[in-house]
Amino acid sequence: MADFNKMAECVIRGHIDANAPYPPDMKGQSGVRELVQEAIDEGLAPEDILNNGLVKGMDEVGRRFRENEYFVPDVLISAKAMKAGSELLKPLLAASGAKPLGIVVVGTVEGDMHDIGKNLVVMMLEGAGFQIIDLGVNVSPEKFKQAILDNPDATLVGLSALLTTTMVNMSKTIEAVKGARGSAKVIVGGAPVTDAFAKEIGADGYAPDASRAVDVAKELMGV
Ligand code: B1M
Repeated sequence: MADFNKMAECVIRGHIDANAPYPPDMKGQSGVRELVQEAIDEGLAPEDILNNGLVKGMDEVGRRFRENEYFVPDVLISAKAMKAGSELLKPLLAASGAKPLGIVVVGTVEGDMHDIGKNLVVMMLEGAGFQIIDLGVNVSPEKFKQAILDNPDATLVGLSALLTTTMVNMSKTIEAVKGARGSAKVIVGGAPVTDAFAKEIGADGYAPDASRAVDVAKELMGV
């Protein structure tokens, strides 16, 4: 029987699989990989495994980091465990969609290395049937612009930022994207981003989380 609490705990403690030596007291026990696979084999919905297990664990990691109970290496270890689990879910989320609803260029803006939330948005959009061009992290406005010029069928751009110091780069990126193709629509998101900020910088849409990013993307594409 799938155990979401155990899955979240493995993310929190960074326990990837039974062979992983870290953390020493969990060596030999099922880790994120086995627990996610078990849940998949039981036929649970990939969205439920993601939200009730993996994201729940990562939320707690965020709280501990904020309250100085966790430090950067702890968070990196957890992020690695989260990735091991989300990689198993990725093809399932993608397979649940039919033909592509549209092509979306996605990336984390310049100066920002955070990609966990962006990757979730990518997974959810893929799961909903969008085709994704993922430019990764620390993406300059010029690189977004080039991606729009290189991919004439890409009609939507998704920008993620996790730092108050990098969210300002969203504005420059929107300018570059709209300069390349005025009809391109831009969605923004990330922990410090708000609806008001999105409006202020001329974004077409804002989503507070990955599942709402899908709704906003569909709305903007008229599908
Ligand atoms: Co960083 N970090 N970090 N960090 N980190 C935060 C963001 C921070 C809030 C922690 C804190 O101090 N409390 C803080 C920012 C403070 C601020 O700007 N106000 C911070 C800091 C300061 C830093 C460094 C500067 C630390 C340092 O070096 N001293 C540094 C910066 C590096 C850089 O980017 N240049 C840094 C580094 C790192 C790690 C590398 C260690 C690691 C990133 C690993 C990785 O991403 N591969 C990391 C992490 C993991 C975090 C926290 C703990 C967790 C972020 C996360 O993954 N959350 C974070 C604290 C926190 O958020 N509580 C923190 C889970 C994820 C699922 O949520 O990304 O918000 P989130 O995504 C959500 C929504 O926001 C939304 O959907 C997602 C899922 O529903 N969303 C979108 C995101 N993008 C979207 C796009 C959309 C729509 C919705 O449309 C396109």
